[in-house]
Amino acid sequence: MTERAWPDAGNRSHAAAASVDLTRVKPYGDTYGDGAVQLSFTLPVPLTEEAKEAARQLAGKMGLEEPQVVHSADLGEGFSFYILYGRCVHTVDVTRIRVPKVTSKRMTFDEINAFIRARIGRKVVVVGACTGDDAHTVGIDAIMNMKGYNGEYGLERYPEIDAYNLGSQVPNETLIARAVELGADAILVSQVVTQKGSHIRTLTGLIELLEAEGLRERFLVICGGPRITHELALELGYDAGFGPGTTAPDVASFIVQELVKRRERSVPEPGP
Ligand code: B12
Repeated sequence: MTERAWPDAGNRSHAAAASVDLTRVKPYGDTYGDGAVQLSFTLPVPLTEEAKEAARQLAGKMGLEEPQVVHSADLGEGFSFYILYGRCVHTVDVTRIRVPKVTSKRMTFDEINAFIRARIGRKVVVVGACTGDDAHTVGIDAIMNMKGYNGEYGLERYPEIDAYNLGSQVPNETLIARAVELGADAILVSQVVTQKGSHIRTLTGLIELLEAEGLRERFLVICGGPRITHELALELGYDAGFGPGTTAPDVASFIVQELVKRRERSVPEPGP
């Protein structure tokens, strides 16, 4: 049994967290091990007592013990919404979980610009877009636009980066053509809509086109969005993936460090 405090546990919770068995972690509400869970969903039926009971039974079938409907509302047009509490009986062994992560060291705005001047010696060119049918530009704007997001400037503000934000609903073909034309080092793709796997089709399409045109190795290809993980990005053939809460320095740090790594790999440092 592995018992230790969570790595990021603050002083306040340190004493309590020290008694958590990391090989058998489950949710909690009032006391460790109570398994308390809150769940919400919509049913395609009007709100009735029978519909509430149906919601309760569904939560039971999902494996929750003592399911209780604590809030319900009729949504109109034959739909109803439910919030339930219940107890989860399952546990996970956190010590055995491995998640692929971007391993570049996060640098600040000034450190990134200084790194480019010292280690790359020219401007880094980045081309980004929200692709396919997706019109959600707020995510890619947060990363690329001058004003940035959450207290961090976007890539357009970096003096050592030439950033081109092509906007929304950009076809993969257009994005690639612009990346070639501009001599891009990195292509950034945003995908927010995931209905019916549309993001997977659009993201896969870009990689397939790059491969078909013999261009895949020419660019760092990076995707991001609220339901994108680094693991998914790697599976789809991308160099990295970024999810919610990302800011420009996260991406810029990865790009510049990876460019230097790749150059060092292809041109061995002179021997003694
Ligand atoms: C604003 C919004 C819109 C606006 C978009 C305006 C615009 N110019 O972007 C409008 C009204 C146009 C819109 C339309 C639609 N929307 Co909308 N929309 C939203 C909403 C409310 C907020 C999205 C947002 O701006 N988030 C803020 C940004 C900052 O967060 P982010 O995108 O996650 O980006 C961060 C990270 O993910 C990451 N990131 C993102 N991209 C990239 C790229 C790279 C390279 C990197 C490194 C990082 C990165 O960094 C960002 C900063 O940290 C969400 C619900 C929600 N609360 O999230 C729904 C939502 C995304 N929309 C949704 C839907 C369904 C639609 C429509 C299909 C609705 C319809 N039936 O017409 C249309 C689709 C239009 C289209 N063709 O795309 C669904 C998507 C469901 C799904 N799973 O696919 C959501 C989740 C709402 C919902 N719960 O149903 N929408």
